[in-house]
Amino acid sequence: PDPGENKEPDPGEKELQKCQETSPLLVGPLRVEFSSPQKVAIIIPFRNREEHLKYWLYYLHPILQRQQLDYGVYVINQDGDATFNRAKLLNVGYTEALKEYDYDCFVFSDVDLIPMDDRNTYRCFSQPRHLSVSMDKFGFRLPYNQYFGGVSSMSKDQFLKINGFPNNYWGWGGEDDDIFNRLSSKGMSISRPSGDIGKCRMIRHERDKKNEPNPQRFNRIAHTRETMSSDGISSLSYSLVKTEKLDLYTRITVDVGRP
Ligand code: UDH
Repeated sequence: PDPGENKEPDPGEKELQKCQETSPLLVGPLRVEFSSPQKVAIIIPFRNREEHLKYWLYYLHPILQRQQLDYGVYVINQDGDATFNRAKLLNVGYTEALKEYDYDCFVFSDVDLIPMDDRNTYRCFSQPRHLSVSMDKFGFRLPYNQYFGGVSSMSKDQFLKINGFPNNYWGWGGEDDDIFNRLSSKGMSISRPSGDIGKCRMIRHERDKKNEPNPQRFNRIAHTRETMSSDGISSLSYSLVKTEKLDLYTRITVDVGRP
């Protein structure tokens, strides 16, 4: 028989070694900073995706901490069961986050997108940034050059320059292209990480109820330049239902109205 088999464990073998005088875990000089270069609000448009939010929080908090950001997470929960309005929820997130802290950078993220490389920093750049550049669902490629959906970031200045986001895209699609049109009409370009660092996974899901493709989207994105000065953060109206400051995020429930 194998001499190692069924042998009683030798208690001596399990004995802990004495610690070395100097811990091998030490790394040496530490960078001690009391201010962060950017104050980042992360805004998530939301309704009825609790399962996805759990994954998002589980994966993102450790990454954001390693990125040494001074950040807060705002989940903007659309109240009621009228048609979903992603861009308007993002406008609400911008407004509500600024009531709480002097943020200078805003990251707008869908709840179902998880970065696969922690060098994809959730901060702002000298141009508006598109962060979810190689998503698994698009074969780790940009679906088209002007694509600005999924995860993006903008400084307060960049956001205000385009009058924020449109409020009248109800249902799925088009609002991200409208935002791209706003940026390019104000002479801005899109900054992006490399395809490698920008890899991310989408949590698979079926289409939500009350977020059907919006048939008006093509007509709307053809007229962004004419409508953007009157439709945006300057014309935003909503009613706050509830603000909950939870340990891992602030949950803001809001009535954004209906089409
Ligand atoms: N969102 C919600 N609740 C909803 C609708 C949208 O929280 O009811 C948020 C969420 O953050 C989501 C984002 O809005 O990540 C974008 O919506 P989406 O995930 O529906 O858009 P996407 O383009 O998917 O990712 C479209 C539906 C694909 C169906 C494929 C069926 N095989």
